[in-house]
Order: sequence, then C-alpha cells, then structure tokens
Amino acid sequence: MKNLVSWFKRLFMVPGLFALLLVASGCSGITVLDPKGPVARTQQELIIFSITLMSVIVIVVFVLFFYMIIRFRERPNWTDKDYDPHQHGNTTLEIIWTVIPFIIVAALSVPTVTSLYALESPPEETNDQEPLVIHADTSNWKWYFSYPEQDIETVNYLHIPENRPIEFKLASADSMTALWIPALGGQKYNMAGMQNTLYLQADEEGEFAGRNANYNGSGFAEHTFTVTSESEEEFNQWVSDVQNNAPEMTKDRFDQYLEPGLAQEAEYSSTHLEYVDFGMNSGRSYITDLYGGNLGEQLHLEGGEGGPWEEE
Ligand SMILES: [Cu+2]
Repeated sequence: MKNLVSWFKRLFMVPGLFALLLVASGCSGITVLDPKGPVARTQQELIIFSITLMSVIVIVVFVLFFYMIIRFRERPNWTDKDYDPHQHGNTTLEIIWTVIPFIIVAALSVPTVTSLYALESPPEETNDQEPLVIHADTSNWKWYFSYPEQDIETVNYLHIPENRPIEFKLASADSMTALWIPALGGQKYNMAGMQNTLYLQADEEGEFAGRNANYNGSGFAEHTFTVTSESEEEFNQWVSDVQNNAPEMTKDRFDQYLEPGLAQEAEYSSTHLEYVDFGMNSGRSYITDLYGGNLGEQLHLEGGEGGPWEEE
C-alpha cells in the first residue's frame, strides 16, 4: 500500500511541475496569444482550438493507457481463458482506429484551411476601407518600407494607421526572408523576383515589434523593425512631416543601402521603387549586378574559373 501511494505521488508530480513551469515562464505574456488586430485574433483562436483539441486527444489516450495497464495487468489467478491477446481481424477495432484519425484530421484541417483562405483578403470588419499599400522589401539585413501612394520610404521602422487594413507587398533583394509582426499576425515570405501579399491590421494604438522570421546569416538577430500604430490624424501628420522634411531616396543612396550590413532607422521623401522593384522578375538580379563582384571575390570565383576547387 505504501508503494502504491508513493507511485501516485510521483505520477502527479510531473503535470504539477509542468504547470508550474508554464506559470513561471510567464506564459501569459506570449505575444501571439495577445492579439492586437483581427488577423492575429483569427490565428489566436485557431491556435487555442488546436491546442484544446490535441489536449483532449492526449487526455483520452492517457486515460485509455492507464485503463489498459490496470485492466490487463499480470495477475496470479488469470488464465488464458480470461484474456485473448490476439486481436487480428477484429472488425470493430479496425473500424474505430481507422475512423478516429480521419475525424481528428478533418477537425483540425477544416478550420485551418478556412482561416488561411479568409486571411488571403483584407479583414471583413473593415472591408469598406481601401487597404493602405506598403511595399516591404529586404536586403541583408535591413527593411525598406515604401508607401507608393504617399511617395515616402522608411528604413527599419513602420508607421500604420489603426483600424485600417494594410496590404503588404513582400519581396527581397537577396536572400529569402519573412515579415513577422507577432502582435498583428503570422509571417509570410519575402523572395527575390516575386511578390507575396500579406494583409495585417491593428485595431489599437501602440508600438509592436516586427522581425525577419527566416534565418539569413550573421545579421539575422538584428534584422528587426518597430511598428507604430496610431490614429489616422497622427498618421497623416507623420506622412506630411516625412514628405516635407526627409531627404530623397536617391539611386546612389539606395545602392549603398544594398551593401550587406546593418542600418539605423531613417526616412525618405521618395521611394526606391522608382529604380527597382524586387517583386518583379526584372528586379531579381539588381543586387547581384551591383555587388556580385564582391561575392565572387569572397568566393574566389573571378573570371568564372580558378575557383577554390582548382587552386591546387
Ligand atoms: Cu518564391
């Protein structure tokens, strides 16, 4: 009896420790579970739904498991007549363990696919509003946010009006990256020579953290930006400030930005889209045409021959 008690104690210590760990790690502070906009809220609901469903499955499996090991444990007075271990050809069991996985997969995938498709267009609650288009381009390890309509561009920071959908046009000058603003919604990839569209929206004012969510080398950890969500008046005020006071993004200046390295936050009263659009096939080789030489030097590729594999 004493053995049984200590066994139970040990059994219940594991989930207890786990719960303590969750609380101690400040689990309530997870940004994706604290959405600041409709897109993030849809995704949060999906996450909570999936965790709940999977927890139910785990609990059922564990209950069955403990039932089995107690029900069919080795006992001195049991004989072969009490238990038949051969279940081959048991139609009832075969049907149960074929149908249940189907139900689980359907229950998980139907809401997931529905939300994924719904998030491919601007949030429904603000569909009376024209989305604000922002081109979000990257090069190692910087963010360029161009507002074509306002004809301004920022480096490594973003201002957006609250309660208005933002239509991000994602592309990259070089390595593949991903735009992620956890408080506003999940990430999507930036690639060279093609464009992705991501709709996000903030429904309150505040400062949110944004980052590149796809590993792209030594500057990855600092490939971040801040998002300021503000009222429409404040946003318009900021736009006209930048239009009137910031320098122009000249082609020379932008070409300097494209060299690998980090950059301070900055703003300009014109956009680089006048010279190159990395989302188009024509913009695909822009950075290699500019700096491909440096890369060749680093990799000993001059002249297309005499590479490291030919040096000996
Ligand atoms: Cu692609």
